[in-house]
Amino acid sequence: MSKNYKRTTITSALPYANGPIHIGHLAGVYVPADIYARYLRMKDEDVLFIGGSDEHGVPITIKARNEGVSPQVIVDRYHEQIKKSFEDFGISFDVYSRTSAPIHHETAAAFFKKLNEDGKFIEKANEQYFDEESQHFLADRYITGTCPHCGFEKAYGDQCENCGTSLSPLELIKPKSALSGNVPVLKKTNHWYLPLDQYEDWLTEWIIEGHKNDWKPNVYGQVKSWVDQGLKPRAVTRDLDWGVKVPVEGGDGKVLYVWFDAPIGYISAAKEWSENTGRDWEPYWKDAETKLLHFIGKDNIVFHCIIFPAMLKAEGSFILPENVPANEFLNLEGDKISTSRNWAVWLHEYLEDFPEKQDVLRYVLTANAPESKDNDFTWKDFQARNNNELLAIFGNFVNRTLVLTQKYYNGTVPPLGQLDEENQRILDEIAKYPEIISSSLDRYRFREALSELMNLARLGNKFMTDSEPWKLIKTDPEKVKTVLNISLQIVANLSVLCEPFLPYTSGKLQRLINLKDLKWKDTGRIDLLKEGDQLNTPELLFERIEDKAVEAQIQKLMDTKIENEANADVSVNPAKETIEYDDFMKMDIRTGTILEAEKVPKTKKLIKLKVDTGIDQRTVVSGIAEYYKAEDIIGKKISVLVNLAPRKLRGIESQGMILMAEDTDGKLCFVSPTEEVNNGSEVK
Ligand code: B3M
Ligand code: ZN
Repeated sequence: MSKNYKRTTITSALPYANGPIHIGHLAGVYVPADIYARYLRMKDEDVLFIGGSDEHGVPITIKARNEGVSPQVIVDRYHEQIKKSFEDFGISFDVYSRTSAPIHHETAAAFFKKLNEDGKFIEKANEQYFDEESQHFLADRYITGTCPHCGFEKAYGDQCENCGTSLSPLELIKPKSALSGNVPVLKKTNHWYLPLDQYEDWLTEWIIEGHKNDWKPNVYGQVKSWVDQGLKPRAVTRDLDWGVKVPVEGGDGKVLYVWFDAPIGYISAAKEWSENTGRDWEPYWKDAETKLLHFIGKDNIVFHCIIFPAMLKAEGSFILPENVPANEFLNLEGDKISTSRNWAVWLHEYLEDFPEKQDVLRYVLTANAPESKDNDFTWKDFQARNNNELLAIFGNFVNRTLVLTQKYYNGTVPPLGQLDEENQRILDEIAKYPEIISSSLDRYRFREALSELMNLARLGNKFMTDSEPWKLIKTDPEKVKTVLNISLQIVANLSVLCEPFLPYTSGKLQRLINLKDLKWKDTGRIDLLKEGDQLNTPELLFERIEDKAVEAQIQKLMDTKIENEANADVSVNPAKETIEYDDFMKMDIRTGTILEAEKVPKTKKLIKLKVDTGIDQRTVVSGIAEYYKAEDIIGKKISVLVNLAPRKLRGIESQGMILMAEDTDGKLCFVSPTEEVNNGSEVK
């Protein structure tokens, strides 16, 4: 099954250009993709590593509208910022493109046209919500309403962010236009659909049967459950004006759905790379001997494993992904990372607070990568991994080796000399590491690969500690030469093997030991540094991270939390005085049904109700008219305090009280049984 490929095309999800990027992006997608790309380059393999900004989609146009600028202004701003963050963190894209580029519009339009000409779409008209005030059809996030699954009131037309269900606008309860706040009307409109149902058998054969054993269980499982549930035709056009214009007859006023054009962006980026370098892009997308990999987060699985492959298959001339090593999510200090709640570590801010510590973050995010389950980033863990691992093991070993070489031999490499049994064992161990690390990387197990790299540093550190050259120098100076030569060979191997993970450290270390251009095939050897080679003055690779630096970060997050709480519209009244059980038991609360309801004339708030309490039918006057219309509440199940002393309201005797929940804004809602119970059931 493992085939020999001639080249590899690596794509990494195109981030939306509507905000800066954070550690979750880096951990989930870009660091693993970059490690893999660098690793293949170290093996002299032919790699094309693709990135770019996703500049279409409704969140961008909504942001533009809120700021009163054009969408282009928004994407220009964030495209530059995101691109710079990637550069700063050493993400080694061969090309970083963007979907507002003309080459992308041409490529995506041509792709659509071909599918249309080849009869791969279904065209059909259906009814969609339309905002009469702003004269817009309301796609995706332009419409909000109550989620039919969980009752969340701010669900979007494409998804409920509370329960995660993907929705269509027509499913929303109480739909509302995000443009005007008005209730939209239904209007007929024509769209193009990709009939995914026609690809079910092919997907089953290709993924469900074909990639059962080599795709990650989290990816495979998600795909299988989508296919098992049955696929439906999916609209690939929208009534919007920001995006790639639908390039065929009847397409006026319509654009391609953002998830149709964005993955084509990977292909457009390859074309851009071709224009920049003069190299041919086509083999990277069309030759069966190319391995195509998509690095993404778990929320993008369906698009990369079902929809985009179906598009590629329909087009006919492209290769399909060989693997989609998607990651789960990274949380921050126990809470979901969220842009709107500012619950994130933004890359540009990290670099302000920890300048030149890109590799530390790369290290921590890889060591703790959410490869098979969601994981948590904490600042304490960040500090511990820097101080106890990078610094105490890797840094300490390298530093002791370089400093002693400087001290004893003026920085020239001493001879290997006579080897004893233990020396030979260490050399044999060194020889195994490239293969061990490769074997993890080849299976996209980046955490495991990194921990093996650290094991090599550990091996060196222990060898140094056990050999005690600082003591030996007095009794057996010849032996010290051997110890330091071996240690230097480990340092040299580390400098090459760490490159995919810690590129800045690798560069610095190689400058210190005067090595360059070494490749993966050179590692495992014990003659990377030759006797007499001159090294440079040692410098520290890593610094200690002090408590106060991480405490400042934790404080920053605490401030965010406090700010969020202050801004949240949920506030509650403090608890009342404690009462005894008997006090509570004096109240007789029953479930009941409202039989009749009428507004009390000339009052603002009062409704006169006839309630079946199970015990009797009685009159209750309730101050709920601002929230409920009398005719809407007939038949409603409620709870009623039946032994409250009767009192007269506007001349009507009220015999009890309906229980209502009231928030601090004064909004009322019935306290009703959530399941069917008989009237008269006691509430206690
Ligand atoms: N922009 C969604 C995301 O960032 C989307 C990825 C596109 S990949 C072609 O989650
Ligand atoms: Zn929901």
